[in-house]
Amino acid sequence: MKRTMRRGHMAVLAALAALAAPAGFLGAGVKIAAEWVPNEKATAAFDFKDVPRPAQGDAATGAKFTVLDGRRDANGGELDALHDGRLPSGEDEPSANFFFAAGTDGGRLLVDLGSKLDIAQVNTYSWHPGARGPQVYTLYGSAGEAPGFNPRPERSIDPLSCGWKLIAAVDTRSKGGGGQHGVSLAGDDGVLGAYRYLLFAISRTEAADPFGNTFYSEIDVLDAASKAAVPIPPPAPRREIIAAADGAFRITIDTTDAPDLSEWVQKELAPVVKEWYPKIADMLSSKDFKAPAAVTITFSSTMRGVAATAGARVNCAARWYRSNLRGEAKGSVVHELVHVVQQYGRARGGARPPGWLVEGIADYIRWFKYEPEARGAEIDPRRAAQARYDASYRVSANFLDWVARKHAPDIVKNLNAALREGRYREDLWKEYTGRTLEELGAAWKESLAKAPSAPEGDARERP
Ligand SMILES: [Ca+2]
Repeated sequence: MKRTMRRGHMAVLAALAALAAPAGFLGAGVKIAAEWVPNEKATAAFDFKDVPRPAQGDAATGAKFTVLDGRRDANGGELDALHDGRLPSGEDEPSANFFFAAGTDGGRLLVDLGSKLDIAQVNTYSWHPGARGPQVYTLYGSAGEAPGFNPRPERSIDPLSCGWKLIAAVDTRSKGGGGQHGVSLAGDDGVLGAYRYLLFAISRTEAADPFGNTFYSEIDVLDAASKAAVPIPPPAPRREIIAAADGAFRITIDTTDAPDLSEWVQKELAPVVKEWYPKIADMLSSKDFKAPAAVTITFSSTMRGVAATAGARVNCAARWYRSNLRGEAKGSVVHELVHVVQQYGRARGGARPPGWLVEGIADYIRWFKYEPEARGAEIDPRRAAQARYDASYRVSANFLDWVARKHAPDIVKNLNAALREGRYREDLWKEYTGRTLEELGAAWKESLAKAPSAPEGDARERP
């Protein structure tokens, strides 16, 4: 709900921002590169075109960061998150970012570099799926040497009145909304200025709800003399490669984007995939068909929903898996592997496979072959009256199981072959079972009403 509101708001913001200045106001001799990577393309490597990748070992690493005005949000990271040389691995990782408190309008941050440095660049990085992605701040610098210098100007004090110089006013809302934002402020002759202190006067990006404060991931200060700064290495690739059926199948499970799931993948998911991919290929074999020999399963930190399959590529939403590791996680991958093997829609000119049957077959193998003990596709007799054989997923799986038990043990294998070869038609049910699909559906409903009550749960339409 909150998400939808924020997303709707972003459309308005983007429209407004498109009318505004490109990405901010600059002090003399300052140039700016501001970039936005939309969330679906953002990765934990923080790759931009012109903005350098975030650095470690820069002058900000050992600097002292202080909140001068405003309050840190306790749901987020400490100030350290801004100069720890570490990046969030996903789009919505509060603890890997610093942000001001919900319901407040930003605040002021002081960075004390310890001594006056010739600063070449100040670079700022943020990442959030919604309105907290863009950056809105004004940056001031001071060597701390001017008479009347105030090292701690609160919000009510204009820094220009007490020994500070304006470096730039940054606003990346015109670039984009949810995703990664990178800003690089550099001197146009290689030196931004000689400063000991930097003052970030940070504003929220929107006030339509309390969640308008930017998720800042890292602030870098590159000084002209130092060569110590190096880009933060991108996360090491994490891939589990499984050779199944004596090497006939090679399944790669990629958790680079969700390293916290690597151990579960290795210990729990990999053995299931190794055993079940060849089994599914066998259950759904057909003449002249070979199941894809190379399959990739990728866990994505930014994906929404549960999982989706295209060709031989399965994408899994890390967030959903994290909260279902003890429940439905492995079974849902089995369901997706059925889609990899199905490969319908390849035959030219054939009828479009009915969606309920495509999903019903995937859930049939999952709930009646892979984990029958979970009884996840049982239907409560009290709900028999509402059950429809073409309700898809678990309900259709239940129907297929009943047809297989009562009338035609090979029904799923035969339907699968027909679907794959583009020759599925409703008459096939009569050919395989002696009854029409409607007759089977009616008899199945009758049997559901008579079945003993399921001990827990009922058939739900979920993958
Ligand atoms: Ca950081």
